[in-house]
Amino acid sequence: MHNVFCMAPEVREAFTHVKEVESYRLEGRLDPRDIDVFWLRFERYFDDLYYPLSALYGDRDDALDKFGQLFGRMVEAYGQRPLDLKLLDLERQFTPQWFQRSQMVGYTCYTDRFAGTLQGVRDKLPYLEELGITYLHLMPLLEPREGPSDGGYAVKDYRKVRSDLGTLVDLIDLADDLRRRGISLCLDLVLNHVAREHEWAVRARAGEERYLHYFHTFPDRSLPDAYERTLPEIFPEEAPGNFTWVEGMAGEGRWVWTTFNAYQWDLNFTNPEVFLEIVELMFFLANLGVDVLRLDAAPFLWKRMGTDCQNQPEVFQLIQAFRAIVRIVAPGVIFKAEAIVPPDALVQYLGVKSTVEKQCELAYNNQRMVLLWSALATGHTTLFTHVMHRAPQLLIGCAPINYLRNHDDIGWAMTDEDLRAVGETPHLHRRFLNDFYSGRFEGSFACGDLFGVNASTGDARVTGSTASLAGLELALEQGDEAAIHRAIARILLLHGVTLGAGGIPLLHTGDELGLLNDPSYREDPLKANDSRWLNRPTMDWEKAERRHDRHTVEGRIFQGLVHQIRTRRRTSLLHGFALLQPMWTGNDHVLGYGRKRPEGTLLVFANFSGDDQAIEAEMTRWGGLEGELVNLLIPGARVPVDRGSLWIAPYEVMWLTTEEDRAPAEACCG
Ligand code: OTU
Repeated sequence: MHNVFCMAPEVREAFTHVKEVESYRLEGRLDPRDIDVFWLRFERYFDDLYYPLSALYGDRDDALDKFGQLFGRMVEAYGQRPLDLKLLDLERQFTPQWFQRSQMVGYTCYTDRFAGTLQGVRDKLPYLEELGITYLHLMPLLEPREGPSDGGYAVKDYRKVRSDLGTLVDLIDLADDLRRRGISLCLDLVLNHVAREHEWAVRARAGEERYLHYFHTFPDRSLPDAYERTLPEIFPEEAPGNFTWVEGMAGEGRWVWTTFNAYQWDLNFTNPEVFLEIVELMFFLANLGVDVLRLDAAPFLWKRMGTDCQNQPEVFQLIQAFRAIVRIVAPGVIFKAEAIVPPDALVQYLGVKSTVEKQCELAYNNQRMVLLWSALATGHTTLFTHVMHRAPQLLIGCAPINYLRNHDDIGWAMTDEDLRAVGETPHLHRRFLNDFYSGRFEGSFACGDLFGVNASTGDARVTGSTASLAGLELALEQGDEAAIHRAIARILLLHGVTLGAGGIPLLHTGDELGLLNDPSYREDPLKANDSRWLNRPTMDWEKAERRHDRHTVEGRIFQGLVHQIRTRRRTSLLHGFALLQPMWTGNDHVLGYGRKRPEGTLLVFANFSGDDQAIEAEMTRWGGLEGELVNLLIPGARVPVDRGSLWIAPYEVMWLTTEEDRAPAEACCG
């Protein structure tokens, strides 16, 4: 436990100053017990916010003044926090691993495409409960700009719900309902940029000095050109370049930094006013009852000449300060980093060494997702195993989000170094994956499309639904029963590996029913140039009706998935906190890893080929497993060990342990 007495002298001085000067703000406004809790947390996390903030803004003349403003806002937000959320804060502080439990299973959807409105989502909660969902990420739902809005990632008003979806009251009601059911709510905080129709941007454009400093703007091309030399293109097709000329802005016009689309203006975090604005939005969302804030496009928050302007050290200072501030005011709320970056950069978002627990609790495990698709296309797992060996084995206080698909594209982000280490030629492997999943490769089972084709570099990414990429679309088209069977097996294999890992597994709308690509976006001029819409399906409730019928494709996938989820929920061996040991299984088609927890050991083996495969039965003795094995996924059946070999069926995934090690979920605390 940190306390004021072990702080560095300058921090202690600043803290004492704040406490003396600011105490009056609390008196009479809050219950004395609340004041005690506030000061306890403030003391506990003070240096986490003080150090990064002084590094970022300490040199400014108005630093102290801004710090005072920040403090005032924290007190206000804390005072406004509803009682039930304050109680939840306390509960979660005593169970800091609440989001690491094996019961955590996520689902992501667009409110309108899933159920029309927020009220509609409430009506569908029994469906999500049937699936076993305990974490719901609703895609952007705050008021976007009109016209194209990058799927809602161009927000015009952060304090309003998109009017066709409902109202703020509906959102609060939904959050309450979710909380009663034990489902956490995740919402996006789009903090790298705002829509050019957002009030700040409008006022900047009109030349208001204060708001001009909210953005990165330039009178001519000299600086933009200098930055461009090292900047990559995020959307090379629809939004080439990183700057947009805004005619008539603040006089003649200016170049505005727009990393993504021209209508998404990057915020300038060198300005503490911007920092404060975002803090306020965090409080606002937290007090509505949001549990998880998804920090959209986190890597891009800080720009530096001569770099790719991603993952700059200041990004981590910003997150650390945000983290500490929200921990003081609303510690029940956690952060999810949306950082699709190489693994070495990613771990920083989760916190490493001295910053453990000071960054985000959650981050997308893009690497694992990409490796799964790579293994499925090639039928080989060497690359996967190699990368797993290099990844950090145990991260304290945080969890990866493991997923197969989301609303974005799949970019083949394995590093050149890793590809070379396993004998692949990096650009050829990536080209193969693009060809395979866009269906261009001879003999491919996949139906998908390309996204973000960069004509000058030849780079491209892939888009498509899990089912279509795994071969279901083609198999159905051909009416080939055996191919349908294989496609379903592939889908359940991928889910089985995702659910058979720590962290939070996250399903994407329709994956539970095997929904196929949705090409209808091509008819909609607002979406036609963004192929990511191929995998943003409208929920097919008719297909959902068939989910209990095992004779249907939907029923086979849904029931198979529910079975995996229930199995996961019943064992604490899939709690996030475990020692992970990747294994070289001796059979390149079979992925293997062990998870060791105090109460027992779990082994996962997954066959990525369409044939039976064997590995040496000895492999199953890792971690001291003794005696007869059980496969949690096929209760009661004998594990097929034959003459020293363990046999794994085509595309099968096994979760092995022993009767003794099998641990009910209650065996794990927190
Ligand atoms: C995110 O993705 C969202 O998920 C996208 O849907 C948005 O378009 C985008 O931000 C802008 O708001 O480049 O291809 O490392 O990869 O922020 C997706 C993070 C993206 C980026 C990520 C971005």
